[in-house]
Amino acid sequence: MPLQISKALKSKLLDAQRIVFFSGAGISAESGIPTFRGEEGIWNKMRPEELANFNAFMKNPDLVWEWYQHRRQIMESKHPNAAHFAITEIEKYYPSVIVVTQNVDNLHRRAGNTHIYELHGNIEKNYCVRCGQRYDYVRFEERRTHQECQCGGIIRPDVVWFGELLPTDQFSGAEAAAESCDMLFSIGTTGIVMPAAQIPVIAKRAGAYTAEININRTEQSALFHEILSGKAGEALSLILEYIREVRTPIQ
Ligand code: BV8
Ligand code: ZN
Repeated sequence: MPLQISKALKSKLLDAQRIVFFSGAGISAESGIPTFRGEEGIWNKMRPEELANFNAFMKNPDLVWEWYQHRRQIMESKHPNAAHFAITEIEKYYPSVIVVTQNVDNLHRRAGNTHIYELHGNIEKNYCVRCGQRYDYVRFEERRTHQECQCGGIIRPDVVWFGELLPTDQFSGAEAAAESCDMLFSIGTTGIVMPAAQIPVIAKRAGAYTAEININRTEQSALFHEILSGKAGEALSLILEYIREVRTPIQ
C-alpha cells in the first residue's frame, strides 16, 4: 500500500510553527551508510562494548582508531539523501525547524540544515585526550595506528561513547526544542539508546503531535500519534510535497 499522509497529520502540518526532526542511523541508510542494528548492522560484526567506549579505546587505540577510519572512509564517499534534503527544504516553510540527530555522519550539515543538535558528536571532529587540542576536519591518512598530539596524548574521535555523557549544550538544546515544538518526527531510529530516546517522549509530554518514520516497528512505536511505515526518503518527500501545496515559503 503506497505511503499516505493522514488527515490529522495534514492539518497539523498546515498550522504548525515549530517542527523537530529527531533522526537515527536509518535516515542515512539510503545514502549507503550501514545502520547499527539492522541485518547488515555494524554492531552485528562487533559489539559496541568492544569499540564505542573509552576503555576499549585506551586498551586498544589502534583497533578503535581503525574502526573509525573505516567508517570515515565510508562516509566520505557517501552523500546526503532525499530525506536530508527534504528537511532542508521544509526549513523554508516554518519559523522554526530543528534537527536533533543521534548520527555522527555529518550528513544533515552537508545537506544544508541550519539548526542541528548532534547528541552523539561528529565523526569528522577529534581531540587530544590529554590536552584537549582539537583536530576537527583533519584528514588523517594513517588508517591502522592511532594518532598522537604534539603533547604526546592520544587523539580520539569527538563522538559520545557508551558510558559517556552527552554534550550538555547539545542535549539541553534538544530538550528545549522538544519541549516547545508543535510536531516531532522520529526518523530511522530503534529508540533504544538513552538518553537520546527521551527526546520524542519529552515532545509528546509537552503536547506535540508526534510521528514515527521507520521501515520497521520499534520499541517506541506505541508512543507516537502516527506511524509512517516506509523509507525516510519516500516519507519525507511526500511530506514536503504536501507542505509545498498548502504553505508559502517564509524564507
Ligand atoms: C550515558 C556514537 C550516562 C558513537 C552512539 C540500560 C538501560 C538504559 C540505558 C543504558 C543501559 N545500559 C547502559 C545504558 C546507557 C547507554 C545506552 O543507552 N545503552 C543502550 C544500548 C541500552 N547510553 C549511554 O551510554 C549514553 N551515555 O548514558 O551516560 C552517564 C551517566 C553518568 C555518568 C556518566 C555517564 C551514551 C550513548 C551514546 C552512544 N554512542 N554513537 C558511534 O557512532 O560510534 S550510539 C549509536 O546508536 C549511534 O549514535 C546511533 O545513532 C544510536 C542509536 O541507534 P539508531 O540510530 O537507532 O540506529 P539503529 O541501527 O539502532 O536503528 C536504525 C533504525 O532505522 C531501525 O529502526 C531501522 O528499522 C530503521 N531504518 C533502516 N533503514 C531505514 C530505516 N528507517 C527509515 N528509512 C530507512 N531507509
Ligand atoms: Zn595534546
